[in-house]
Amino acid sequence: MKTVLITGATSGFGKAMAEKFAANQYRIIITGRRADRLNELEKQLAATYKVPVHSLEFDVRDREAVFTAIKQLPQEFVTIDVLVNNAGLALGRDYFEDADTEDWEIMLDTNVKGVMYVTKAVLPGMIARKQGHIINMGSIAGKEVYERGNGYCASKYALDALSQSMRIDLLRHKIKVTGIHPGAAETEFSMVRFKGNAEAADKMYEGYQPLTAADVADVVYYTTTLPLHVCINDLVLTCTAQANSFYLQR
Ligand code: NDP
Ligand code: 8X3
Repeated sequence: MKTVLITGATSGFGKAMAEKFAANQYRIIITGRRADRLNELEKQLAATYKVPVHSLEFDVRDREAVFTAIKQLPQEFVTIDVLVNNAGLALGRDYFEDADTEDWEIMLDTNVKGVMYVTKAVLPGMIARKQGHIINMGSIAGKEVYERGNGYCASKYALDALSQSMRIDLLRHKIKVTGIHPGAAETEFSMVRFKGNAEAADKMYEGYQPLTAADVADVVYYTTTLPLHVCINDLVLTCTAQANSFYLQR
């Protein structure tokens, strides 16, 4: 039985991926900050899919907490085959001059440094076994910038650079690195971005059919099903109504 560690599994893509991997008989490690949701998902996955599930509560921005949590994994869960760096967020949708500098800090710390910390903590086992797959959840916002996307786009461009860089550096350890770049998908993403403003969040998905978390989970899972010698390096997926970051047919 293989083991997957998915960060940000308390909602959206992370939760859907946990379900997808569990349905395919993976041993599951789920992480996030909201302990109640982790506990609930842990119970649900174990009961539905009869797979071992372990949850770790930490903030990916907290370097100490990340390393401590990974170090304290029970023996049954220490051999991680697939790491999905999914935890992330956007905060605000403002012109550069109006954007909140604290929002920038949080996005860059979470979307970039959080991925570095979690990966660094998980890597030693993969290197020792000369096998592993790291999947980084980028965004179409890391491929094409859009108006009022400044800090978020910068964080996802940085993550794209990090994915490319990891792929080169980890090549000699036979570790696969896949960058996944979804377009608009209806999750809690926009509620977080618009800080609880449901009207603004709902508007993002009006007049077209966005991706669902399950759509993204299916594609991520597929990238892990390929033979050892085959790697999807980089993958952009959007709903059919979306051509790129800013061209959306409503
Ligand atoms: P959700 O808001 O539904 O989920 C985000 C997840 O990230 C939650 O589980 C949250 O858990 C976790 N998270 C956020 N900050 C932290 C933190 N500091 N430490 C630990 N966990 C954290 O959004 P999505 O599922 O849509 O987003 C998942 C990823 O996909 C993100 O990286 C996002 O940028 C990216 N993405 C989203 C798109 C979309 O349109 N929805 C499109 C392209 C990419 P908790 O709050 O419990 O900590
Ligand atoms: C989320 C997709 O287009 O809102 O990464 O930036 S978008």
